Amino acid sequence: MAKQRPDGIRAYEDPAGGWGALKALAVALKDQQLVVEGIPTLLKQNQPEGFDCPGCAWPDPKHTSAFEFCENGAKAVTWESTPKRVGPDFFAQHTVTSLWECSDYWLEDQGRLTHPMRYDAQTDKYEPVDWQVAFDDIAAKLDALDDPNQLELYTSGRASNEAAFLFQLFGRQFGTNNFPDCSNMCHEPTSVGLPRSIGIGKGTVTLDDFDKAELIISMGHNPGTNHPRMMTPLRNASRRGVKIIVLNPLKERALERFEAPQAPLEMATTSSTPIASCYFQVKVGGDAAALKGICKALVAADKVARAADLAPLLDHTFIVGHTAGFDALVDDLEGCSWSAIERASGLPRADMERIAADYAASNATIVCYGMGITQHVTGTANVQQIANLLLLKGNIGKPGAGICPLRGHSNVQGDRTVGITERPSEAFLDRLRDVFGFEPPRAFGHSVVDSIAAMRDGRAKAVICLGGNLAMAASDPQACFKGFRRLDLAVHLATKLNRTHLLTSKTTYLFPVLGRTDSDIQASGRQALTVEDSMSMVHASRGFLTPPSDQVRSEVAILAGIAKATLRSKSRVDWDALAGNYDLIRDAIEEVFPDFEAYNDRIRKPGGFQLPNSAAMRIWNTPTGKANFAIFAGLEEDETSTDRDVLRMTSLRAHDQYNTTIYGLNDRYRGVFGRRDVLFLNPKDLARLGFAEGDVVDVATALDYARPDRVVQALTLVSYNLPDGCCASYYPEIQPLVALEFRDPECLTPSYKSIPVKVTAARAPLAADRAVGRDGIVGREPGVETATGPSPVSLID
Ligand SMILES: Nc1nc2c(c(=O)[nH]1)N[C@H]1C(S)=C(S)[C@@H](COP(=O)(O)OP(=O)(O)OC[C@H]3O[C@@H](n4cnc5c(=O)[nH]c(N)nc54)[C@H](O)[C@@H]3O)O[C@H]1N2
Ligand SMILES: Nc1nc2c(c(=O)[nH]1)N[C@H]1C(S)=C(S)[C@@H](COP(=O)(O)OP(=O)(O)OC[C@H]3O[C@@H](n4cnc5c(=O)[nH]c(N)nc54)[C@H](O)[C@@H]3O)O[C@H]1N2
Ligand SMILES: [Mo]
Repeated sequence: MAKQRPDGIRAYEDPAGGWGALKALAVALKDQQLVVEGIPTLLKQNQPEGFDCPGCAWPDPKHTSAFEFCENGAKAVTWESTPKRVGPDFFAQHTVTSLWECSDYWLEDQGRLTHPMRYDAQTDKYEPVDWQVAFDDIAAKLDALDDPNQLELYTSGRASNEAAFLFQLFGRQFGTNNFPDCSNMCHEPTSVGLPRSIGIGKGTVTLDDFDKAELIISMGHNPGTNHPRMMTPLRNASRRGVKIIVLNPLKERALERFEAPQAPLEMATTSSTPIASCYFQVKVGGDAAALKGICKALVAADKVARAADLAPLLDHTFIVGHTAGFDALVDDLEGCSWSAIERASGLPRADMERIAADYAASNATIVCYGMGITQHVTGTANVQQIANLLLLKGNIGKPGAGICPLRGHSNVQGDRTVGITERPSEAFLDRLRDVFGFEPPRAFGHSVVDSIAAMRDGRAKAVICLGGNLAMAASDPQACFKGFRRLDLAVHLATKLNRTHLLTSKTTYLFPVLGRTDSDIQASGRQALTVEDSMSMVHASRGFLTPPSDQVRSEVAILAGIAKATLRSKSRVDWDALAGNYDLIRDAIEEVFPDFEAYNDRIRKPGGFQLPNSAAMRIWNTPTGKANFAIFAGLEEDETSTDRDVLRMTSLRAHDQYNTTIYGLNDRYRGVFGRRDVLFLNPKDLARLGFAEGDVVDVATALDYARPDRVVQALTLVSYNLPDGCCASYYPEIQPLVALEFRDPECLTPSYKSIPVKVTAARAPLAADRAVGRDGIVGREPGVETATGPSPVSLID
């Protein structure tokens, strides 16, 4: 008889996509009460005259004539355009203390925020406040700070170029470079590592390159869930006979087989397309080693070929003409033992030689990567090792080839481009000074981790959050929760209620903003916003839905209101004029950043325009004037790597979530239904550690500086195909395990994807009605006993 599996756990055998995706769309529409109205909304997504999908930063095909179906985008859009409302009535009924007991899923599911609110400690409730009264009070509180650097200005990557530009202009005129940004937790290793390697912190490919590539290597990203529209070029490439090599500790379903919901024949016949030609289950955190192994094999094979007077495997003309550091790289690769590489990567030498052979045979290779590469102690090094591999065969700045970081939030790249950075360049600050006539601060500011530390330690006194859910998205909720509660002032601009808003400070404002789908009318008429996708295409986005209430304002209008009240005569910027006509903001952006030449004209053309990309033109803006090979010395050996009781945990996004937004409790392709409180472990490790599937365990960090409260309790073990010594669980539930200090020292990105942990039997068995965290984090203070949450939502299957 087959062994009973834990509740809600069953294998998923079908291809990704297909009817399951369409069914999920129907459920998303129904859940958000959008059965009829939702369809026209979806049809305007990523169309020349429509709005930019807030789902991800994957670019739109040039000829967006047909509706590009995407389950992820559909969920993001229906979630935003829901008719459910969270207004003064809602807040009158609920104290903040009672809301804290509700799950994160429930909080967001209540609907769109409709009125500006201020927290009242007497009643423990959010109460309505007049916009101008709020702005004046915020101005007074900011005025009272001893030092502008006591203010932290957080940006989540949905903010438009226009909002982000105003935000940084306000912050710098106020006197700080404290711009923590979701990018600090996401692609910062790309922003820091790639400029050193190739002189620009962005990808170098366009969608056209996917039609010309001969080989695609996919590392550490899960497009079936996170960038479903990317499945179209991957499927097309596979059908053309292009090899797709995947390196990922988990066998992600969409990277194995995909059924295109937009291909009528595939849907009618339920046939599907294989995606990966070879799938290598690299160890969690083993990518730098694997890349070193591939490069080592490649360099060795090139030597053999040349000695035998055969065609070289490397592009030596490119290496001589365009790169620096090749000889040192070869020395390092030759000096590195295969046994060390095999141990650290978890792959046998033969696998890496096979990848090297396929790579050598391809004239045009694209490497795509995501969070599985960046969120590591070695994130920056990982990205640079990818650049090394590409440079060895001149695969940057050549048709069909290049580096392709999969950005997350739909405008996270654009926010950076227009100045959201805690480490601004001198040249950019000089331009700001010249254009706006003030002296911007020159000292670098805080990234996310530094800002949380400053809040926790009382050095930061005020925070303005332009979107996001910082306290849940960042590592170390122990520090985040304390930090937010110590502040004098917290201001949140948000579409929906989340846990960060419940961490009230001395004064807390919660402001409702227009989303991407909403129509934005200002003094000069209907406005368009602009965003930049993963491939540096900038285009306009116009919402068209009636806003949730007449009290909801655009992010631009709110930021302009705060800036005007706070800076008064200290600023010569006409904030009202900018907020009244976003063309004027774009003119200002163009003045500061010449790459945006003719900004307003070019975004009026369907599809927008592409920002220049120096590396794609083989111009290397590095100190050497060349592309640089980077040496990675450490193969991730630390005191925890040799302890067999220590597992390396990676944190996953389920299929039914958008970052901290939990849409539902299923992770369809991984076979998890109606719950999130699981820890995936392979059957061998389960047995070795004395556990069986279904056992309930506590997980603790295995790091020296770990404290007793760095524990996540009551996860159910699920047997899963993973490399030895690795385990996986869901983000954000595992956040208490990640100390602020556990990060890449180069770019400061938290190491969310390689957490050393120990697993022990759960301290106390939990009663069935206390199924902790089944529906996400339930009013939980890390390390403190969990309160009972609402019962899990019913299965959606
Ligand atoms: N539906 C949906 N879409 C999203 C998001 C969402 O939450 N939901 N989030 C958006 C955002 S902000 C981002 S940044 C992107 C994130 O998109 P992705 O970059 O795809 O991020 P993740 O899902 O966190 O994990 C990526 C993959 O890394 C693998 N992985 C884990 N550890 C390792 C490792 O050590 N090495 C390797 N090679 N692989 C590893 C995991 O198995 C997983 O397949 O998606 C964006 N789009
Ligand atoms: N363990 C672990 N931690 C991680 C990650 C991981 O893989 N593992 N991933 C990291 C990554 S890649 C990222 S990007 C961060 C995400 O960090 P954040 O960007 O801070 O988090 P989100 O969950 O995307 O934010 C959701 C909230 O944004 C608000 N919102 C939505 N749309 C809008 C809008 O248009 N305007 C405004 N003003 N507000 C809006 C809503 O109120 C919603 O509750 O998390 C990081 N944390
Ligand atoms: Mo992200």
